[in-house]
Amino acid sequence: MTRDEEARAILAGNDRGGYTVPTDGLYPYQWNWDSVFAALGFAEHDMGRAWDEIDTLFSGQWDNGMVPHILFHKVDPSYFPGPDIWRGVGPIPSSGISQPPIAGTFVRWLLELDESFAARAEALVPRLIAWHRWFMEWRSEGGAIVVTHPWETGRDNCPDWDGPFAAIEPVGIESYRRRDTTHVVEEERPLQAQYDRFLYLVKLGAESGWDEAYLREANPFRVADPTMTFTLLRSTRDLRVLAERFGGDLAEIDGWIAAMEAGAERLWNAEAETYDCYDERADKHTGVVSNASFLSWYAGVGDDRMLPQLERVCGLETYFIPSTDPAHPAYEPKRYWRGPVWAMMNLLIAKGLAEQGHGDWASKITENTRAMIAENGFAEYFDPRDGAPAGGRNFTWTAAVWLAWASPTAGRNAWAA
Ligand code: 9WN
Repeated sequence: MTRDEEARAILAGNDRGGYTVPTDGLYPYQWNWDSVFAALGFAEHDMGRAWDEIDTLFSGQWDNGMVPHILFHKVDPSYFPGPDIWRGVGPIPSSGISQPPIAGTFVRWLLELDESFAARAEALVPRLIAWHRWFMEWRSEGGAIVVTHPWETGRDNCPDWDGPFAAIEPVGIESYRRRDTTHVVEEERPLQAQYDRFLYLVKLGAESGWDEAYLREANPFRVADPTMTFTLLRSTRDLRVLAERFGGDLAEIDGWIAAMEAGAERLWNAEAETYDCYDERADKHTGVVSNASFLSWYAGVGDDRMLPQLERVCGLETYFIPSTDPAHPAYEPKRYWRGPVWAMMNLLIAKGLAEQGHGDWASKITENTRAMIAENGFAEYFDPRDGAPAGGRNFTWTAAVWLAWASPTAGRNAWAA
């Protein structure tokens, strides 16, 4: 089988009918941003199926506009914590937090690929606006977008959380059995101390009935994050284009864009010369250069102030972009978000660089990702030193970004030009 055939087979194998699981066993449900990447992969050969993926995701939207990070369509004991622990309050069983809001951008891209699906895009616009409004209402701190749980950023155990987590005592959590380490070796997964805190924060939210007003005051974890801020800002710019065409309050949307452009400045750590997280409870930057830091071009902010960091970080290991700066003391090249390369982050970063006049860098990242996947297959993430596959295998978003971008035959290689 060629890599292209393999990638299509992975999408088909992970398809559960209207939605795709990230990988069988380890992640048996629908995840928010995984699904949006999946849609881009499907769009290469089945546009209707691509739109179905997004529609199914939005079928789980809560009354307050929030689109959950996991939808538990069918209960599966191979994943923990499940719906009984999360106790989401939406139309279908779900988690109680969101995930990086890339959907607005991808809806626009899907539409650009095939105009005949305009009605599907139109139907999603009010839902996207409601989701973005939820972020702006509950999660904006001076325009920087905060999370109430690390899982919300999709960068579960990155070193940015080490400081905020040290300040949390995970008291009162019931004993539990992790399932992730039955699928993947422990060295590639978060530590137990981090898992205890993950569960502590889930319990806090669930017991409040996911009351955002309460959590704004009571949650000890409130961190402004570049993934959330940059993806929401970018998605809002794309949503504006969709709203111009299909309807929506443009003044409201412009207000969000202006707020987040100011918020992005709050994430600029002048001392470390990087975008990073801002711990709102401790009132300080986290001081970590991560792959999320390089989403600034994708968000259309910062001019080229991240360029020196990009050049430095990409020069440190064979494969880039590592999720944590290899020069940081907390760097661990095999442990999840503390070092490994994530192909779908590379797609977003390369897209931003290409758009902002850095086709050379976009091409470098594209070619590097292409080689990494061509040689090592469709892993969840990869060791930056040698590209060794890590985490789950037969992974949906790695297959999807291969088809849509990294494969030599990909339709959108123009991004790198
Ligand atoms: C918790 C599904 C998800 C991704 C995240 C990734 C990981 C979950 C977990 O898997 O998180 O949401 O249990 O480890 O960190 O980015 O969406 O692929």
